[in-house]
Amino acid sequence: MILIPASNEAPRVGVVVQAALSSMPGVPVVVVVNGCTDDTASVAQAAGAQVIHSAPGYGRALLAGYRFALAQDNLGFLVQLDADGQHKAQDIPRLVAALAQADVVIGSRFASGGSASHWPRRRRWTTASMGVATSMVTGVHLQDVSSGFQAFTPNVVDFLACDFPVELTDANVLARLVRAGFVLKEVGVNMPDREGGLSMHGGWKSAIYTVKTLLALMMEYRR
Ligand SMILES: Nc1nc2c(ncn2[C@@H]2O[C@H](COP(=O)(O)OP(=O)(O)OP(=O)(O)O)[C@@H](O)[C@H]2O)c(=O)[nH]1
Ligand SMILES: [Mg+2]
Repeated sequence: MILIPASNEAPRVGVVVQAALSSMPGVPVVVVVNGCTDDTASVAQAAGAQVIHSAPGYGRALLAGYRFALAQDNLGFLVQLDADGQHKAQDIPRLVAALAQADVVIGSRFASGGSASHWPRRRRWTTASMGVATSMVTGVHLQDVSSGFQAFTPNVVDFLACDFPVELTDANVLARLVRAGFVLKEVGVNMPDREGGLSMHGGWKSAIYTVKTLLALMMEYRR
């Protein structure tokens, strides 16, 4: 299953859904919405996605998607990507193929072959530093720990559906997965900036989120 959380992405989500459907013919694409004030849901549905509704927030949207995925017959894998055009559907098959060697595959701007265009320098350094902190805490070399482009085996989806911190969804989740014994791997992807609309990480919210994530990351190894 391909999972796309979307909040006010009507101008972008249709193309993303169509590209996801063509990247993996026969694999269902599910868009999770909540509280949109535009036509995201109807655009996604018209493009061929199944649309489900969740409680508010990005983390709760993902959690609803994981639970929905587990209720599907024969779930082979789950890939999640943004609805804003940042994650390229043509990379989905490479992430899925890499699940042969790992339980979690991260579409990574820092791994070999990866890149990011128009990535603000401040966010680049924040993400790189968070990668260093995550590697130190987990003992596993990880770089792009804030990428929302990820692929999971069904066992990981099962784990996340039961144990997912909906308020902080980045490096701390990866640390939790490492601690649970899952194998994580990064695959280089190109990730441009979002194609329009508003980021959930704008302005000061981003700095506060980073500090909270750092604390949550350290707490993962104290639990
Ligand atoms: N359903 C749902 N989706 C959300 C919510 N917040 C964000 N999203 C979606 O989740 C994805 C990730 O959010 P973004 O704002 O792109 O976060 P980001 O990629 O870290 O930030 P940018 O690099 O600025 O795009 C996008 O597809 C959003 O539309 C929410 O509250 N509910
Ligand atoms: Mg985005």
